Amino acid sequence: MKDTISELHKQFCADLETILEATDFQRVRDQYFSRKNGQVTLLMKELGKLSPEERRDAGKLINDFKNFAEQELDSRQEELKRRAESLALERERVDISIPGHRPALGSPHPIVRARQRIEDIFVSMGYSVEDGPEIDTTFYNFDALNIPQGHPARESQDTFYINDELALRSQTSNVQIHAMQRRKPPFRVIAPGKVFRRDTPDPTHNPMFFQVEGLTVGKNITMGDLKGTLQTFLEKLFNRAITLRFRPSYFPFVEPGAETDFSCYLCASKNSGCRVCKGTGWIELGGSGMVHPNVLQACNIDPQEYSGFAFGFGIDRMTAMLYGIDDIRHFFAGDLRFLTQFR
Ligand code: FA5
Repeated sequence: MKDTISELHKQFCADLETILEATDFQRVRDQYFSRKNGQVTLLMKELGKLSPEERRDAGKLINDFKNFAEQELDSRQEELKRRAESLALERERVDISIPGHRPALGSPHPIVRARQRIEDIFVSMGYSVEDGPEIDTTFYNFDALNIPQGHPARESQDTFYINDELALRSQTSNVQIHAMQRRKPPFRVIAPGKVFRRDTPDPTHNPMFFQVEGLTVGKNITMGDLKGTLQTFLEKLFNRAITLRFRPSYFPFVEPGAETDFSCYLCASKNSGCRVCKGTGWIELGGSGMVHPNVLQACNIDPQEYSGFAFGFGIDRMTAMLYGIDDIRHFFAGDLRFLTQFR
């Protein structure tokens, strides 16, 4: 028995060396300690055949071997674990000295920037920013704005209809009605947002564009207030002195109505070759006027007691002016070479 154990000892030491990974470890452990056929288990079974004296000596030898083998297996297992961990660490190593990739940073769209500037100026003048639906009923789009059945603006060649009662709004003026229904005078609001028209794209037209609507309602509001408001706004926007002129015009929801022009911010009417005003000295801002009494009435505001002014202009064209861009179609072409210039 002594010789057998000593052979086993040698064999075990050789087997230990074959352990390189977890499966080897299990194989060797089973070889010696499996309950059925493990070498140690078989030796224990042999003990019964020995005399009590031989059994005591052999039992001790087997026990010593067992302890030794278990200890060796444990430390081999520890070593395997350490090696696996350090391999994993090596695999996951991050070389912090390698120069990184700078992620491409986005930036606000030029129209968003211009819109924020416009909002900031009006807010500084006491206006609140009002939101309104881009899809609205024909009541808010037309009826309440005093736009009668049969008016060209209601035609389907101008407006995108969803059905007989719903349309993509063709102007932000629908927010005038929502604001007057929601608020009690006096109040002043602006409503910037998207609008939609069946316009063919060209350097100054898009079928989807942005407008900002302005509305002030109170007692004794006059065209003079309208003029002063727009002039102050434009002077803050272009950071220079501006003059304003009204040209009589017709919008069903204002009376009187006017097209509003402002003096050229580039040449101040002095340069006949100016590329911005084409030598006219004037730039078109948009429509404006005094809120029509019918519109006030449709919103339960007494036109005998209150009056108001409204205006609306295009943000896309204003953005093009602010950044010196000659074609508003660039804004939605999705060309990053264009868009990344506005940081
Ligand atoms: C209106 O839309 C009126 N709602 C403005 C108004 C408000 C008048 C309140 C009176 C009182 P108009 O259709 O002119 O008016 O459009 C106003 C501005 O929107 C234009 O001056 C222009 O700057 C811009 N605009 C119009 N159509 C387009 C288009 N297809 N693409 C880009 N901008 C446009």
